[in-house]
Amino acid sequence: MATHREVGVGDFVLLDKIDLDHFMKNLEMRFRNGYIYTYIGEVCVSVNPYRMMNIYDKDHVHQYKDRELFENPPHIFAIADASHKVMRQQRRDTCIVISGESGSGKTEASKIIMKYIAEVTNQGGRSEIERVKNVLIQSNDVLEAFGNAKTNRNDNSSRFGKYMDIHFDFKGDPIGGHINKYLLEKSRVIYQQEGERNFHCFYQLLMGSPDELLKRLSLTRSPDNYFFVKQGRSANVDSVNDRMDFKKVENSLKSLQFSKEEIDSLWRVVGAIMHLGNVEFSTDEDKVVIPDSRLMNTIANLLKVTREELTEALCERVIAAHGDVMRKEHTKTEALYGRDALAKAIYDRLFTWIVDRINSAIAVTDTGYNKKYDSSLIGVLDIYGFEIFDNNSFEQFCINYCNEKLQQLFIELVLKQEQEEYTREGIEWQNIEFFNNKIICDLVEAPHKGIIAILDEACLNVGKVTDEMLLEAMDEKLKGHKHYTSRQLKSTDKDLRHKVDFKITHYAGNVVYYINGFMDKNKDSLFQDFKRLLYKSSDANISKMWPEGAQHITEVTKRPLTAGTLFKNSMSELVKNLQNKEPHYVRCIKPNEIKSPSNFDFERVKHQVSYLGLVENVRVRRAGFAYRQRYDRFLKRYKMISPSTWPSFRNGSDRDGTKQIMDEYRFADDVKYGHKKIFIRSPKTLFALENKRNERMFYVVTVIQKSWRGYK
Ligand code: AOV
Ligand code: MG
Repeated sequence: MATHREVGVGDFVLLDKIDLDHFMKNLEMRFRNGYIYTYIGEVCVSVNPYRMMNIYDKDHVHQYKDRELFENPPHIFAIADASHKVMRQQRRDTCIVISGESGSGKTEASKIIMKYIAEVTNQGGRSEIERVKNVLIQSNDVLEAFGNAKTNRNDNSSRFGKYMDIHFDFKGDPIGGHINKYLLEKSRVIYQQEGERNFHCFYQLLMGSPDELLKRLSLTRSPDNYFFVKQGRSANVDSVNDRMDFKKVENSLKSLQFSKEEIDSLWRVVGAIMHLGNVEFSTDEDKVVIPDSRLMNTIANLLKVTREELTEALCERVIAAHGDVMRKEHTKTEALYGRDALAKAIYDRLFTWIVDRINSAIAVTDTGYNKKYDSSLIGVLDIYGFEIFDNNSFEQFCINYCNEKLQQLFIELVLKQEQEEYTREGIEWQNIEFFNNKIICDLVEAPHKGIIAILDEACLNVGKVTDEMLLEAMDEKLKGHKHYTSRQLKSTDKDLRHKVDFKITHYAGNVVYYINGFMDKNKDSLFQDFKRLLYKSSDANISKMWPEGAQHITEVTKRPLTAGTLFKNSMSELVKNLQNKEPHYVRCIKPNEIKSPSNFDFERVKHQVSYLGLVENVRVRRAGFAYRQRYDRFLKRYKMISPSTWPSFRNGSDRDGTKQIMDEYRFADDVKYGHKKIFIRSPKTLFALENKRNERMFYVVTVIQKSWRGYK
């Protein structure tokens, strides 16, 4: 048996002294002794164990089911259970927000939560519920295959943000769900840094597909033969089994009701992208040509378009000016740019289509038991974590901005509003200082003067503004901002001294972003020719992915929103959505950079604890109150437990009535009385009140039943 010292405290609120030092000692002691979860009140801090833990089996599920947080050792199951309980008992929508940097264990945490929910629901064994549960769980395999990849920080890194709503019926059983995805890092389709891979699905197809399928796709097994999947020079990953994963994905696709034809289309698109990466251009009398016509045949067959039209779309574009339609040949640079843009776009559309298909398989139907209008939901958020690479671009900029937004939400809900409420209610309170990262969110998103706005403005001037000019504009407008630094290359050669990057001091650290490619990625444009080409594909599934290809060349289209603005808008919607739900938090921490189960890199962990604001969280929590309620509501719920308030309290205000109950039960020391609300410090007091209420209800029901029997 572990002694008290080895276990440390299961809730940081119970530390003798609350400072970073004591926090770290407790966290390290618990990690070294195999305790990866610790609470801060209802927030669960989780340290990635980098090893299999025997704490997720059925016995553990049983141990945590329908229990209160403080009844068991800290566990993520307890957070899932609390969220499910609030949703079921109060019919309130809840959400579980999982945050932490890349590789800290968010995706694993979200899967553990889903499995727990699947285990504890559908005790009645209804077959439709069972189907929904399977679909919810199996959707993970497919989404990870197409949306995750090996990066230098995590072998299974999420390259898209995922928010999943699970709808429950009045019994608390899952009846369906919906997935929202956020910006997929599609540049990975055409380029991988050293040590990284393209999305898993490419390698799964090459390593795991049957010979017959590979032959049909004209592929060979070796990733080295395909430019788009070999650049990182690390196709084999120890912790990943592509062959087995291919089978898993195939099974999951079937469970998710993808038809044979749809699965066929899907792998053909993946195959076509690999071939597309090998397309080379040369010039013949100043005209761009593709020497390898066999390769063009292969790609055209896979996408079910004609070879001629595919070749044309890659080598030239059709433009409409003043009602005239003309062809304009590409330069070699334009052709290469077009090829890459096409590969990225096809993959992105494929991913969107997969998510849509999964959503239709898990959609809540409005028939029978599955009535949306009386369901409540739990939302689970698993995003891409904060990341710093050697070379950071527009994608890291978006990912890190997304993490800023979530940190801001945490600050708003856990640190700021909590303290503001105490002040508003006149509760005596020592204000706790914390770093508010709103200033960094504003730096990115503020209208007119934020980075996204400056970027958009630059993108409006088609062809005139270069990335360097954009950087000049940013430097000009953001000069003097505390979290923005303009960087000058330190070359002695005057010509080489132009600027190429800028630095943002994020809440979680400094990141240098290379400006090269920012404008293209923000504009995210694709030659119309490709859209029309793919719309015309005789493969109905592919054609469906390109509805705007139906437009005639002369039709004027509105300028689409830029990638940056779309992302900003989606983040703002996400935050609004989360704010409307009762939140539960899992704060993930990465113990080291070497994926080791035994290494606790003290400084790295300390850095994370600091920027996540965890010590401040403990301070607010310790001084704070677990429960608060308006006096009228409190009295309505508990008046039955005291003869002086039952059936109604006549000797004063609701506040007096509330005080009467608390004094009677000797809870006065655990309570503060605000202007409109009662604040109760310990959850135990609340449970004692609830128990009393249950006893009383039981008594009342028994008396009524007896009197009914007597009546009959
Ligand atoms: P992330 O989601 O936070 O990173 P993951 O959930 O993918 O991180 O975790 C990274 C790796 O750590 C996993 O592949 C596992 O090997 C290991 N791991 C994490 N949690 C556990 C656990 N509870 N038990 C055992 N192993 C675990 V990113 O998606 O990169 O931000 O964009
Ligand atoms: Mg992840």
